[in-house]
Amino acid sequence: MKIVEARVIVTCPGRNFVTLKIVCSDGTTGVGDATLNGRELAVAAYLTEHVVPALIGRDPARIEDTWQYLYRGAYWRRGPVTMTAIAAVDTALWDIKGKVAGLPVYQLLGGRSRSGVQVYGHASGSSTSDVLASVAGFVSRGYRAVRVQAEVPGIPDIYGISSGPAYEPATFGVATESSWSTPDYLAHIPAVFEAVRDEFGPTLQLLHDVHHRLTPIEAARLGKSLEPYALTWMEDPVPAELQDGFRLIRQHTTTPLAVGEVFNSIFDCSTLISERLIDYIRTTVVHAGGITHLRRIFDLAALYQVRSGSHGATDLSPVCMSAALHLDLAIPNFGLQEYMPHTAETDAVFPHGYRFADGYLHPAEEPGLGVDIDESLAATFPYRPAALPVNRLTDGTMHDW
Ligand code: EZ4
Ligand code: CO
Repeated sequence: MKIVEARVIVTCPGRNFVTLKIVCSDGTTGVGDATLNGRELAVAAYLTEHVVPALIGRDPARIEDTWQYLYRGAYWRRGPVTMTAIAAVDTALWDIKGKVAGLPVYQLLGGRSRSGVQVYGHASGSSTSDVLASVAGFVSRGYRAVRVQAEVPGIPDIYGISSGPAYEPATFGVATESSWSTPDYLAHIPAVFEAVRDEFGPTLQLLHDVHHRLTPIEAARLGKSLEPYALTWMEDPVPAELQDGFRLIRQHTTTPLAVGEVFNSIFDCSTLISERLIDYIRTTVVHAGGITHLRRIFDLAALYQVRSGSHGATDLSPVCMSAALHLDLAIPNFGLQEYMPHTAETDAVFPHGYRFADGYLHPAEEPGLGVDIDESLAATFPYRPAALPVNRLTDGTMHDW
């Protein structure tokens, strides 16, 4: 069997997604997510111009060899664009291998290690009572783990807060501007978690995303002040490339740490893992080189009792979510999976068999990944330029967001 065609499909059913569909000589197809939020066409061009021509005629069964060919062969290793493109190919080849074997992909990865994949939802709100109502909504829908974000008095527009059930990271057109004040934030957040713990008791798992905005010593202070509320994790406390920063945070707090949604390879997190500077590694299929490379990261993490906590915002398509669920189900060191349900339009473009029940996601049982793209429906939603926000301190200084 040979690869005879690979199509790069860009569609915007409410937000942009890039998908690679590989077609084999016997008609078997496989899909991979290639969405890099706000930089979609860079990956589409990388695939179309540099990867697809090299795939034609290759044996789709050779997943590892194809991964090594694309990684080593590029010479310019790693980076989000390259690794997202490699991820799309890798994911599609696992989908094909599952279909050829007649097995769901998790069976090829060693089989089920658990009955389902525990997910967390995203509560947020402007006032503390809005936040409590938002958390209550997730609890009533069966979630056992909730990420809690809150508006901070004095900061007009913080990224990631929504009045509805979900927020959308990107906006159409040029980047919007969010704002930030670390002193106001640090003064406010512990009281929010105190209120949430008081209302929901000790067993609901609570998470918080700092979104790379603090320095190590500020993050250490936040972690310490949140200790009474026993968070499952504090996410992205400092800019993710600041691996040394985690050492300082670690010396000061027992609040568990999670990082990795912007990482692309095992080399971004090998120190964090092997020195036990983090508790959860949040790398994901689409941005960290596909199932093949993510498995490698999670296996390293398992040696050090670091658990997975893959990124799963709405800019990761149902194709990525399907792939993530197969891996989550199989690995020994699964922790939690982030989950933001997609819109009805997105679900229609990407028909999939995974389902949510009682706080868990369950992958489809059909051969492969159990997800596809409806290409004629996708074509009715043309690409629209969109951007992620930028962030400024209240005096106008550019800041991490
Ligand atoms: O900002 O997916 O934990 N989730 C997050 C997300 C990311 C977006 C970036 O595209 O931090 O909201
Ligand atoms: Co995050």
